[in-house]
Amino acid sequence: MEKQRIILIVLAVLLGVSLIILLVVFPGQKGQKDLTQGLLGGTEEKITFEKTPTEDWQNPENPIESPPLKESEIPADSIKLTVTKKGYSPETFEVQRGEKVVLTVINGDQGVHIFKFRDDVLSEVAIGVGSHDPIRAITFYAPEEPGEYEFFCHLPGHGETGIMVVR
Ligand SMILES: [Cu+2]
Repeated sequence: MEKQRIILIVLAVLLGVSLIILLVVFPGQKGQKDLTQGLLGGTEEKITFEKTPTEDWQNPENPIESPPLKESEIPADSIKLTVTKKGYSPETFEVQRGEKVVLTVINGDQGVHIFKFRDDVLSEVAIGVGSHDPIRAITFYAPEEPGEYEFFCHLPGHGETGIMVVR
């Protein structure tokens, strides 16, 4: 009797722990998978996406990458970064705390590259550019906390990094 009770309690605890692990880990994995899928698997879908930019990606409240942009569609007021396997150019840019930032990432070679921040505060701000969709933009609010925010490309064999300075 006593033994069965202990086993039941252990099972219940294990179940609870696995639920917590699923809830905590799964959303993160899903986000990352979506980004990679969009870059590697779902690229075709993005190429045929001929929609002109809408307000959706221009809303800093909910950062989302734009559809592929033509050179003539690059927002005039945006910060422009070119990325190749050698790095981001420029490697550093400055913004004011809390300001609305429009960032354009331009692919400078034939590979696929990613722009994302290391700090969780900016986890939603991510862009992927490939040879078929070399220009994309995103709109977001700069963090309220001044400092240096590192961004990078996490693809295997890529080591591009840079710094966004928040004043
Ligand atoms: Cu890269």
